Parts: sequence; C-alpha cells; structure tokens
Amino acid sequence: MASTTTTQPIAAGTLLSGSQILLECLRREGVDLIFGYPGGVTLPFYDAMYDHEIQHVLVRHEQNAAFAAQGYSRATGKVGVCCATSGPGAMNLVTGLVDAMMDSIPVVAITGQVTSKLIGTDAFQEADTFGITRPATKHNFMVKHVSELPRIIHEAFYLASTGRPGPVLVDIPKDIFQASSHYQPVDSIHLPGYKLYTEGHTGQIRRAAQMIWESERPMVYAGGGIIHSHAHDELKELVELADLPTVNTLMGLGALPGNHRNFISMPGMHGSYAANMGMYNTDLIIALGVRFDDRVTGRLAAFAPHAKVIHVDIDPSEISKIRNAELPIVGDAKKVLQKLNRVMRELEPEMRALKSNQRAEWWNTIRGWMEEHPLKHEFSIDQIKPQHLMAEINRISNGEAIVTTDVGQHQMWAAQLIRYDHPRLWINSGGLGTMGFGLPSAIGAQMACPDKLVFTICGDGGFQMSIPEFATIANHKLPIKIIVMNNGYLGMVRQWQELFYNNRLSQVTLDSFPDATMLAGAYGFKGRTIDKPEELRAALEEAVNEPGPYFLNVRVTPTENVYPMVPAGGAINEMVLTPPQPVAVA
Ligand SMILES: Cc1ncc(C[n+]2csc(CCOP(=O)(O)OP(=O)(O)O)c2C)c(N)n1
Repeated sequence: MASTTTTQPIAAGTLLSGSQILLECLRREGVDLIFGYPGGVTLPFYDAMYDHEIQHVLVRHEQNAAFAAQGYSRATGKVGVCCATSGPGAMNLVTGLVDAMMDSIPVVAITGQVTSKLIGTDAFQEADTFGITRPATKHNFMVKHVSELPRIIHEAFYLASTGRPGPVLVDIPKDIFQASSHYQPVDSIHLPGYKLYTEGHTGQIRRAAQMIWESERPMVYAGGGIIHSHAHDELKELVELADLPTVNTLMGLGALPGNHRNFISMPGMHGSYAANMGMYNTDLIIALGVRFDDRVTGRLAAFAPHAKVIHVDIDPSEISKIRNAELPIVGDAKKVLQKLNRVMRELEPEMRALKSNQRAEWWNTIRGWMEEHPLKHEFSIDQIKPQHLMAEINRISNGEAIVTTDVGQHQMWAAQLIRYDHPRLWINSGGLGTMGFGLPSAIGAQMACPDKLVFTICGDGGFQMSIPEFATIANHKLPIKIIVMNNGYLGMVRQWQELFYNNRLSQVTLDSFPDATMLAGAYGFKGRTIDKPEELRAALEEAVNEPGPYFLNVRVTPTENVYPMVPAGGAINEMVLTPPQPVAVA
C-alpha cells in the first residue's frame, strides 16, 4: 500500500526521472485522481506514484478506467485521467476513448509503450497505440524524448479541455519514464494550428436576437455543449427572457432544470410527444451546443420542415453538417449567450409585443400536447413496472442525485422519468451507446463527489459486463446505489426484435443472473432482489440509508417496451405512443 505524502512543487532545474516529471505535470494540472491498471512498461511510473500525493484507483479492467475517468469528468467538468500499460492495456482503453470522443468529454489517457528502440519490432506487448487511437482521440502524442514531457502533458490537458472537449492520449515508452532530465516547467502553450473561436460574431448574434423576437413558434434545442461550457445560467436567462419552450437532448438533460416551467423534455427517438411535435412544428430552432444527432432528427428530410435554424457551436465542423443553419454562430455557448442575452434585452422594448399573440398560442398548443400525451408512469399491482422503478428513484432523488446509467431501455426510462434539476447529474453514454458504461462511470462520479447520492441504473445485460468493478467499489467503500432493472432480457434489442423482426427473439434472453445478496456479500456489502411493487419503496430507502454500497436487483415486467418511439427511419412526428391495444373480438 502506497504511503501518501504531500508533494511540494518541484523547482526548475531539478534532476528528475520521466515518471517524476509526469507526476509533477499532472499535479500542476490539478489532477488528484488517476484511474488505471499497471503493467510491465508502466512499472517505473507506478513506482514513482508509490509515495506521491496523487491518488490512483485500481479498476479491474482498463476499459473501466476510461469510463471512470469520464464519470469523474462528467460530474465535475474537470479533465478525467486514466492510465494503462502498453499493448492489451492500451487497447482496452479504446472503447472508452471513442465514447469520450462521441460525447465530447475531456479525458487524458496515459499509456505506456515498449522501450523506444524496440518500437516496430513486434516486441512483447507492443501495439501501435498511436496509430490505433488517432481516430479515437481529439489528439494524440508519442513522447520521443524525456525533455518533451512537460510541454506534451500540458498541451494534452489544454487540448482535452478547450474548444470542443475530447480525449487526448499520450503514449510514453518505458525508457522515457526511466530517463532523467532537468525539469523545466512549462507555463504557456503555443499551438499555432489550434485556433479557438469562442466569442461568436457580433453581427450574427444581433441577427439571432432579431430572429428570436420575430419568431412565432420558437424552440430552444439545447445539448451537451451548454453543460460543457457551463452556460446553464445563461441558457435559463435566455429562456426566461423570451419565454422560450425548451427541449434538452440526452446529453443536455439538466442544462435547463427539469423542474423549470419552460422545459418540455427530451426530443428524439424516445422523446416525449410534446418535444417532438414542438420540434416538428417550430418555425425557429435555436440550436445550442447540439449536433442534430440522428436519434434526435429521425428522418432528416422530414425534420422540422417549417423551421429556420440558428446554430451555436464551438466546433465549426458541426455547423450545417446535418441540417443547414440559416444563421451559424461559431463560439463558446456561454460567451455567445451572454452577448445574445444583452442584445435580446436591448431589442425587447420594441420587439416583445411583435409576436406575443402567436407565441401565447404556441405555448397553448405545446401545453395541450403535454397534457394530451404526458410521459406515462405505468404501475401494476403484481409486477414492478420499469416506469414505477424510475418514478421511485425520481421521488428519492428529487432532482438532486447523480444518476449514471448503462445503455438500453432503462437508460431511456431514466432519461424520460427522472428529473435532473442541475447540470452534471445525468451521466450516460449518449453518442456511442456503450454497454458497460454505467457502473464504472458511477465510480468516477462518486470518487469526485463523495458527498453526493449516486445511483447507477443498469440493465441485467450491461451490469454483467461490469461485475468485476464491485471489487473497486468495495475497496473504496463507495456508497453507490447499484440498481439493476432486471427484465431477464437484453431489453432494447428484444424490443426491436418484437416490433420489427416478428418477435423472433434471437439471443436476447438472459436466463442466468447471480443471486444479489450472495454477489454483494462476496464483496462485503449488502444486496437483495425484489420483485413485488409493494417492496420497491422500502427497498430503495434501505439502499439509500445504507452508508456503504448497496446492490438492489429489481425484477421488472420482462417485456415492457419504451414509448413513445420513433421507429428507425421515421419522421419525429410519426411516433408510436403506446403498445398496440388488444382488439375486441365479437
Ligand atoms: C458494448 C455494447 N454491445 C452491444 C450493444 C447493443 N445493445 C444496445 S442496448 C442492448 C441491450 C441492453 O440490455 P440490458 O443491459 O439488459 O438493458 P435493457 O435494455 O434491458 O434495459 C444491446 C445489446 C451496445 N449498445 N453496447
């Protein structure tokens, strides 16, 4: 067990090993936690870590190091750090890096590489990490000389966290960890080819304010970019200023509080009726930090046919990538919204009354859709409905708990039915949709926020990809509430097989699941299985009141489907709202 001492800043010119230099650079970047797994080529680094103040969390699989680093980052906004050895260790990180790339999460991955002179010789545990991770990262580096380390590490953090955030990998050969150099701190970054356009064009912003006041049926479509740029207060200000109806994407839940009167819900494949009808009928989409994902737009040709688009994004390549933007604004959402709100106020006296009748009518229509088809909470007296489970977690959370999910039906119900009143509470794999994400990301989130209530909600499929991390949870006594929504199936795939493949259920039955009490008990914490609706509330309360981890396996209705649903390739106004109703036979 490593001893922890507080490390003092190291003076310029001190002779250090590459490993020590790396640790000093991480410390200067404010890193307090690394999620990782050691191996042959990272031995010198782990040795230097032995008595360093930076804490290392030993996960049980490198993929989970990347997910835990993401959980840490998604919960805090800070850069998450993961570490793996060469070859298999580095390869196990790849899914987590692509996942971070798809959701624009700042992660720095440190990988060990075989000794420089062996690179290219098929040495033991050699893999072309640099080549393989090039398309999996925002940027990657291979360190060729120990003296480059400070510059490269600080550039890695800068690249990961600025502009559109993303994962950056630094591959370090073993001899670089071992080599010595007189440490020279790096205090500024020079990346001539890396240009950030954060301010937004003043003229375009003025035009946007006019378009918003002139619109009869506006709709704010806000996504993960709002959360990344900490622009939630500015979003709220805009929405309240012009009383704008707002949908938050799967990545943006919590950008506008779930309990805000202007929040409609999530749009898209499993979005609400009102959100999708709103997006279909709007005459102006105010797109803020979103990328018109196919799961949101449905059939693109039929998406928002009457709308003009204002698109604000920090990444110029997102603008008009999927849907043409009549008014593009490249910039940081927070800065753009601050300026936009100023111009909105300036124009308010002359513009507010202009379309006020039409806008009141628009709100009436939207409220009508919300009442007509609310997101339903299903209950049953003899089975626990998945929606009932989410409603109870929602009740306990009351908009305040961190909820990480895995991928599948439970993820969609948790997005629909649990309220997130702040950003960074809702943590899930949106773009890549990676099963196995939920549990390890909760480890990162709980390590980052020890005082927060953290639920991880998993399906019985994805959960079984993550069981080894029970050891990490037990080691660190993390009080995560692990909830398995156990339907006995790979539920989301079963749903598609039922609806689109004639109910030919092929390889989706999960008929073996560990005993919850015994599994949790084997790791030294509590767990149980429930299957009766009347047990649900008390069981969740018991889990939450337990000071340590708790594993609650909830057996739910096996064949419940997620609705509303826009079938793949469908237009978003063509939602299937409920299961087919039984037809009376005379
Ligand atoms: C790593 C990975 N493999 C396969 C899939 C495809 N997939 C998406 S949802 C799903 C079913 C998930 O089942 P479960 O974890 O039980 O959750 P449920 O849908 O029942 O809530 C599968 C297999 C995926 N998203 N990720």
